Amino acid sequence: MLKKTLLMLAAFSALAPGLTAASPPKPFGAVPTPQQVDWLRMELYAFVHFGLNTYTNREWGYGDESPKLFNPSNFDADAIVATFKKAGMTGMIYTAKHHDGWCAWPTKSTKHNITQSPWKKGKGDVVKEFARACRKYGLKFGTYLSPWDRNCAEYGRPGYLDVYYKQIKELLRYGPIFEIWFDGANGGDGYYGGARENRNIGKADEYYNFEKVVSMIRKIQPDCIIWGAGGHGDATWGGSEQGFVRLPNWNVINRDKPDEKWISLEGDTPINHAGWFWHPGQASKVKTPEHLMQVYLDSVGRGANLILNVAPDRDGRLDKADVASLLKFGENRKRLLARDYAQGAKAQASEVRGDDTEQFGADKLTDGDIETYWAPNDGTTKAELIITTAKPVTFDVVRIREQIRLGQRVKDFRLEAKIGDQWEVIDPEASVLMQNQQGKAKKDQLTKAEKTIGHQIMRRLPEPITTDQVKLVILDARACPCISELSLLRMPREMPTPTIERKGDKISISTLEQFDTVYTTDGSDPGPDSPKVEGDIRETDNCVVKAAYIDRNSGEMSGIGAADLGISKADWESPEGKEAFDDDATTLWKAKAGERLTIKLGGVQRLTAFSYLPRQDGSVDGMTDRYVFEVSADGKKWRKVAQGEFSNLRANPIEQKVDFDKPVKAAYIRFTGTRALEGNEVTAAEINVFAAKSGPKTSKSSKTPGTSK
Ligand code: FUL
Repeated sequence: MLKKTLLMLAAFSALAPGLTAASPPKPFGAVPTPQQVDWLRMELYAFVHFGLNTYTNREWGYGDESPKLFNPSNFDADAIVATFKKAGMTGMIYTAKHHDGWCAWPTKSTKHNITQSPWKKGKGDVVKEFARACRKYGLKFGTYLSPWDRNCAEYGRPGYLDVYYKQIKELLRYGPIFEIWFDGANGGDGYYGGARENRNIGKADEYYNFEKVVSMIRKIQPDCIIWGAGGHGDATWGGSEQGFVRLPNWNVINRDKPDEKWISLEGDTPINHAGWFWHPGQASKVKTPEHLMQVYLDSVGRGANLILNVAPDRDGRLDKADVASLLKFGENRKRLLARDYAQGAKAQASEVRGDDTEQFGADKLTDGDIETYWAPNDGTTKAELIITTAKPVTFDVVRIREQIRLGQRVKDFRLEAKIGDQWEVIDPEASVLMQNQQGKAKKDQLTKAEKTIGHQIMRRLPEPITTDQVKLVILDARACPCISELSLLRMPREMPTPTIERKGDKISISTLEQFDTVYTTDGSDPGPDSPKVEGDIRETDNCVVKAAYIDRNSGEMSGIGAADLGISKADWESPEGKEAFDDDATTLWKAKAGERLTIKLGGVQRLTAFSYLPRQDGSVDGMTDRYVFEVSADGKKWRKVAQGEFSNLRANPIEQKVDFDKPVKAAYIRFTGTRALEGNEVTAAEINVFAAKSGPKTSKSSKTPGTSK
């Protein structure tokens, strides 16, 4: 018997090294929890901002809004969630309470809640309806609960914490919550039970005691991903409300201490340039499907998740224009991910861990299994991996994934393809990859930046490539790299959307050789019968321009580009400087806080709204968050028609449109920025005014739409 066993062992060892099982690499640095890994695989889910702000045309409520405002006539959680599902989203997060403090569920913590709203005679519960719809459609449900509460009298004092903790506990009773969001906007002025004052909370982390909050949540729902919470949570902000996340993306809380704690990034952005909440007329501001795809690549494609906000309107329905763009983007994404042209390809590596190809061979890169991985021996930080497909394939996106359960390791790599008999570097310039949050970075910073992979990196190539061999060169890693996938994907053909610009009394719509470009100026959707663009358009009246491309061969129509331009500023005059009305967002009007900008309009208009475009260059200096807007018939007697706050400019510096209570006649306007977010001066990139359609026209040069220059 013993002899037989010995013989068997001898035979077994003769098969070495191929059959000797090598031991897996030890985890390196911070590693994600299993919950964080599952969460990262959700990739794309919805944010839903819906509450009192939906009815007040504001982004941040002051806290004194009446709950009576909330009365959607046609709210349908099923319809909303079904749309998210169709778009390929895996979950949704609802703003159960925003900064204005109104709670969208029948909470016991404050009277300022949905039981005071006429909707469903005070018996409604938006949180419950969304949670139920998510269960029905197989989406995960999460919730946003603003720590800042501009309604609560106790905010800023210890008394508020009881209220807040109670709210958290109540929300965690609505079934499994996949993610809870603790916003970083905290403290400032507000209603605070009637005090109407400024309240500063000092260090948010200490005031809310997030450490305690996190342990409380973990006890009730251990699988819930906690966003924010002063770094005690599992996920954090990608760094911009434009949705893209920073690179390099080391998934750690403190980049100087890479071993300390794994934290994942989430890119967040609204689908509409109008803001997080629904705003009247926002259909002309929806982001195009191509824009959304770029945001996806710059968030999910950088190893983060993307939470894309789609806001219901006052009826409780999603905006048609938002849905059209969302579904088109969803379809494009589905097509992008549908086929991995590398799957099943042969693969070879410069080194395999312990020669154990069974466990750690290069073919793990192309086996379509995200858990298996190639690894070299400990201590190896440079390697080459070549995949060879059975036939040449065409691709323009390369996706690489590390086995992050063992930690994030790669810090520099390069991609090459065999073109003819040469290996050529195919990944775009480092500068594309290493953008900072504004999409700009200084050249010298770019070259020094590390190239990370992490959960995944998707690199879009400038042009599609056809080849049967691709090489991944790992140039540096913090420990032996563990790569689970190398995928070759093909971006579906995205039809571009026309862009619209105005300069003076000329409106230019982009055109392309192979397409007809059709447009309207009355806000209706263009179709094949609409006029074709033949040069610039002169339309000085208040207009909403919409345009689309039509493929001359197939008849396929692109998405609709739109711009709500307000009245032409060509005839405006001001002694204070033209920078605020030169149709050029890069030039800034600057003044001391409280100094006025007076503008003569060049005729009498019936105005319905004005807008303020804050500076767009990434700086917060001089952004104006308090304003007064006045009108006059003669430039002497003034009437104040609007006054208030521009909210959330720091994180999301978008055009702020303010509707007047009723139309006002004016030949002059006066804008005063009364407070700057930072710095001593207030600035404006552009001021626009919007006129009632039936109002008198002053245009001298208005011609038939479509007239060429
Ligand atoms: C920000 C908030 O202040 C915005 O209103 C919005 O809720 C966004 C998701 O987070 O910080």
